[in-house]
Amino acid sequence: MKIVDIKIYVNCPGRNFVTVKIETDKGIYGLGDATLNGREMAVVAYLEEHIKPCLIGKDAHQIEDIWQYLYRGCYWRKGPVTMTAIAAIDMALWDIKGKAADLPVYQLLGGKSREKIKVYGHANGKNIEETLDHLGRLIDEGYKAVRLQCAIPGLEGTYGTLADKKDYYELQSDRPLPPEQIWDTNTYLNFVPELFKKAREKYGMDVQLLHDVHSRLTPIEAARLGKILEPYNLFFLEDSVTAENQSGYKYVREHTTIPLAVGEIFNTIWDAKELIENQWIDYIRMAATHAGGITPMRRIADFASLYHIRMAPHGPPDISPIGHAANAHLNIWAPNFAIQEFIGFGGTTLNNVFKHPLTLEDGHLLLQDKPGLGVDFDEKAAEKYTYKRSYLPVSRLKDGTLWNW
Ligand code: KDG
Ligand code: MG
Repeated sequence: MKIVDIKIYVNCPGRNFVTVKIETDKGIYGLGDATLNGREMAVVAYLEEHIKPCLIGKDAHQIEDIWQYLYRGCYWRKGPVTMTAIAAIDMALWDIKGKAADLPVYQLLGGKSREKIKVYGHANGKNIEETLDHLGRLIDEGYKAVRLQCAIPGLEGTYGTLADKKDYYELQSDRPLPPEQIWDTNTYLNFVPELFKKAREKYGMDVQLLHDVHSRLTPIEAARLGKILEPYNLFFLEDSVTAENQSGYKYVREHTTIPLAVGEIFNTIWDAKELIENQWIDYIRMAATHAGGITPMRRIADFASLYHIRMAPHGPPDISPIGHAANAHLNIWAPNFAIQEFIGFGGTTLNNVFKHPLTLEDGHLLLQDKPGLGVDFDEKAAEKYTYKRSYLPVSRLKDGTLWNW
């Protein structure tokens, strides 16, 4: 089955998404997600100029060889642009193989380990009260696990909501440049335990609570936070420190029993190798879209399983429904799946463009049985939602020093 064309679309049906469509001479096509929030057009150029010409005429069934060809073969390995581009090709090829076999992708991976995918939602607010009201609504909707983030008094606009009350993960296309926020670690560390204390007082110990530090602490600060939060029994503390230097997590680990999660910006298994083999973390948050697709995610899941580490894939609204579907097939299969981040998709605009196989029921995602990944993309409907340049925010300390966002 020969690849005859590769089409790359960039649209904004609520969010910017880069979508890859691989067409074959058998009439079967596959879809992949190549969305890299804030750097979308770099991936588009990589696919158009450097990948597409190499793949026309290749056998679409040769997923492994094509993956190796794009990873090893290009000499310049790794990095988010390269690995997001490879991810989209890989997903599209798995989609094709599933459609050719008339089987959902999870069947090709080895079948189901579970019937449904447990998710965690997000409760945000401009103060603790608002965040806890949001948590209450999510519990009423059936969520079993919720991540809590809250704007911090004295640092208004940071971390729960932007200054104009826009959610901090929303499209920022009305801002010509990255929005800037102020960060102060001491203010944060003095405030955040109160959020979890009040959450437990109000809702008890059953609901699973999570928190994302967004890599803003040093290892010893993260260790201190972990210790302070221990009584509130978090499901995990995410991205407590940056992980380019993986041994940073060793120091956090040595001081606290809080479960640790990291990985949403990792692109290959090498970014997580020491974290996993030293058991410095409990959950790995890599996702198919930014980690090179389904092929390497299978290896990462198996590798992690040897060290008691479970999968908790990144699932923000800036991953397209195709990426979410790829995660869902992996999640249904992986014996060591734990939880999926899921805050819902962008509403009716998005549903006009993508038809996807996921439904949320009682805090779990259900994956419909459809051949391949089970997603469809309406190119005509997508045309009217043109790409809007949008940047993620940046953080600075009060003296102007640039910090991790
Ligand atoms: O594009 C970046 C966002 O997806 C990221 O900041 C979201 O931290 C995030 C999360 O945990 O979903
Ligand atoms: Mg995160």
